Formats: sequence, C-alpha cells, structure tokens
Amino acid sequence: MDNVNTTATTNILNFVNTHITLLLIILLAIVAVVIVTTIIIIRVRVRTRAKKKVEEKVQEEVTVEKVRVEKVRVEKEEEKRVVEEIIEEVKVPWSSRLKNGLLRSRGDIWDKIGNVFSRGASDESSFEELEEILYAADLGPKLVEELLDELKKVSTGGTNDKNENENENENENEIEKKFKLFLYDFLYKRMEMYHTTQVTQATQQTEKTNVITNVIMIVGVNGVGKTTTIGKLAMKYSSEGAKVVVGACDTFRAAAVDQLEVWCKRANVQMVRAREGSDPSGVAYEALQSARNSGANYCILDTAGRLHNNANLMEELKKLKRVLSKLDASAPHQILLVLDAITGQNAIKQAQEFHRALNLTGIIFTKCDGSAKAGSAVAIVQELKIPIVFIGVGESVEDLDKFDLKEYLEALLDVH
Ligand SMILES: Nc1nc2c(ncn2[C@@H]2O[C@H](COP(=O)(O)OP(=O)(O)OP(=O)(O)O)[C@@H](O)[C@H]2O)c(=O)[nH]1
Ligand SMILES: [Mg+2]
Repeated sequence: MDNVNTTATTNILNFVNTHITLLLIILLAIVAVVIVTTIIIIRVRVRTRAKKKVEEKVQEEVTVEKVRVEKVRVEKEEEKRVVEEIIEEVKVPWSSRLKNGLLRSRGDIWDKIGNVFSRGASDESSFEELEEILYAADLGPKLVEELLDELKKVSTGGTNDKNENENENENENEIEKKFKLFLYDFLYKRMEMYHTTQVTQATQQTEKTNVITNVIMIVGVNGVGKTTTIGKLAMKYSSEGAKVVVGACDTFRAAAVDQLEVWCKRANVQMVRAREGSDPSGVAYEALQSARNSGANYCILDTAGRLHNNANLMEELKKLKRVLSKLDASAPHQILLVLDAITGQNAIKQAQEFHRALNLTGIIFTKCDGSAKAGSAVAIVQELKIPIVFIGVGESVEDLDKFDLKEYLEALLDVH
C-alpha cells in the first residue's frame, strides 16, 4: 500500500516537475522573444533617428548652399547692374552733361539777356530790364554795375559809329551772338586769373609735387552736396587708378556714415569710420594715418554740414585741420568749400566765413542743374579770389568734373 502511495506521489511530483520546467522554458522563451524584439525595436528606432538626423543635416546644408548660390547670383546681378549703370552714365560725354546742367541758367538768364539785345535794345527801359535779369542771376551788385556800364558803352558806341545800313542787315541772331561773345569776354576776364595759376596749384598737386598722400578736406553748410561729391570724386580717382581712402568725419549723424559707405563700396575704396566716442579730428587722424600706411594717393575727408556763423562748429573744423598737420605738416593740401548754386548771394557770405576760418584753396560748385543761378560762380570767384575746382551738374556719378573756365562759359552762354 505504502509502495503504491509512494509511486503515485512520485508520479505526481514528476508530472508537476515536468510541467513546471516546461512552463519555465516557455516563460524564458517569451522573455527572450520580448528582449530580442525590444532590442530590435530600439535599434530600428536609433537607426531611424540617426538617418533622420543625417537627412536633416543634408537638407540644412542643401538649404545653406541654395541661399549662398542665390546670394552670389543677386550680388552678380547687382554688380552687373552697377556696371551697366556706369557704362550708361559714361556714354553721355561731360560736355553734354555740362550743357544740359546749365540749361536753366542759360534759358532763364543768359538767353534772355541775348534776346534783349537782339531786339536792338539801347534805351533806358532795356537796361532796366537787363539789370533785373542780372540781379535775378545773383551776379551781385558790383558785377551787375560793371557789366551794365560796359554794355552801355558797347551799345551806344556801336550804333553811333556804325553804318546804319550795315546794322539793318545784321539779323537778330547775329546781334545776339555778338553780345554773347561780348559777355563771354567780360566774364572770362573776371575769372581768368584765378583759374590759370591757383587751379593748377590746387588740383594738380599730386601729379606735380612729391606729396605722398594728397589730403582733401571737404567742408560746407548742410545739404550742399559734400558727401555726394566725395562719392563722385572717390569714383573718379579710383577709376583713374589712384588709391583712395575716405574718412567719415561726419560723426554727427550715423546715416551720414552709411551714405558715404554706399559710395565707397561702389567706388571700391577704403572708408575709415569713427570709433565710438571719437570726435571728427580723431577720425581724420586715423584716416590719414591709414592712407599714409597704405600708400594711398588721396585721403578725402567728409565733414558734417554746419552754418558758417556757428563759431563752435567752425572751431571744430580748425581743430581738424590742425590735427592733420601733426601727421603731415603740409596737410590738408586742399580745403574745398562746397557751394550749392541755388544759394545765390548767400553763398558769398558762406564762402567768406569758411575762408576766414580755414583759408580755403578752392570751391566746388554743385547743383548747377537745379538752379538758374549757375552764373553766380563769377561773382563768388571775383569776391573770394579763389578758384572753382569742380562743378556738379546732377546726382549721377559722372555729373562732376574739373571746372574748366572756357568750357563753363561756352556752355553757360551757348557760344563757340
Ligand atoms: N541735382 C543735383 N543734386 C545734387 C548734386 N549734388 C548733390 N546733390 C543732392 O543733394 C542732396 C544732398 O547731398 P549730400 O551729399 O547728402 O549733402 P551734404 O552736404 O553731404 O549734406 P550734410 O552732410 O547733411 O551736410 C542729395 O540728395 C544729393 O543727391 C548736384 O550736383 N545736382
Ligand atoms: Mg554729408
């Protein structure tokens, strides 16, 4: 009986053992499957993430490259546009630009004078009419008086001495031309002496002397065209092969520096800007130092516009001039006052004050295209006894050139 029981118990135990082992094996198998599956899932996820990251990076690089290519394309197009613009501008010769620029002065003033004479004017009312036109041209009282006196002499002398028939045969155009030639001579004589000796000294300093860096200081009242003129000059000198450094000494307005920077980039010349807190003299000093170190031919200094009667601001310019001479005793070699043609008689006042403070070497006469008073140049030169060095007749880069007295008078009076 005992044996039977023992066998039964053993069987039961064996059965249980077998099934537990089987159960454990199944459990282990399940755990193994779960672990393997988890590992596979994790590896797949890691791979997917890595792949995604690589794809994102590639995409990013592609985008950066696309942006770079687009930027290069835009820059090239801009360069091409600027070159085309310059070529387009260059196409019009300076003589035509000057003539077009002086159109208003010619039409409103000098043609009218010619017309008065082509009507055969020699009576008092005609001279009154002339006086009015000449004052409107801002020739100034002294010059108007001189011119009227001479005209009276010529007209009365001419008609008295001449054969009446001969005069009748002269058509209006011939009379007008004759008087224009008379005006040409009159004006030429009054400007000639300042434009043969001093201009040569002022404008051809670099070529004729052994000055290493020709320092040009540009001054004037607000908005007359200083910065624009510097841009045009930088372009001009740079295109002639000269090395130019421009000093942004207008530390008064941040926008002034940006405006100058655009011009300097266009002209491909170096610009020295203010360090924080530095004054205009500091910038001028740094600009000249940089120009001398790099062997530049020109150092052109832009200054802030100021009223000629503001003593403090005029002192600031004097200081700037002094500071430059510390680096080069002969600097600045040119101090050029920019005058807006529209200013008329007030330009003389401005010029007198700037001349007193700085001993100007010359004048740049701008905006002759926008005014009928381009003839006032004669009065300014006669009063100040300094030459006009450059003349501006428009906003484009080619609208500035050296002032040539003969060329200017021919364009102003439409003679020769
Ligand atoms: N029509 C015409 N406009 C000109 C000429 N020269 C300059 N200008 C314009 O005059 C305006 C003033 O010129 P700027 O060069 O900024 O004058 P600025 O003297 O530097 O002015 P501030 O620095 O403010 O004193 C600009 O719109 C120029 O384009 C010119 O010869 N003819
Ligand atoms: Mg300016």
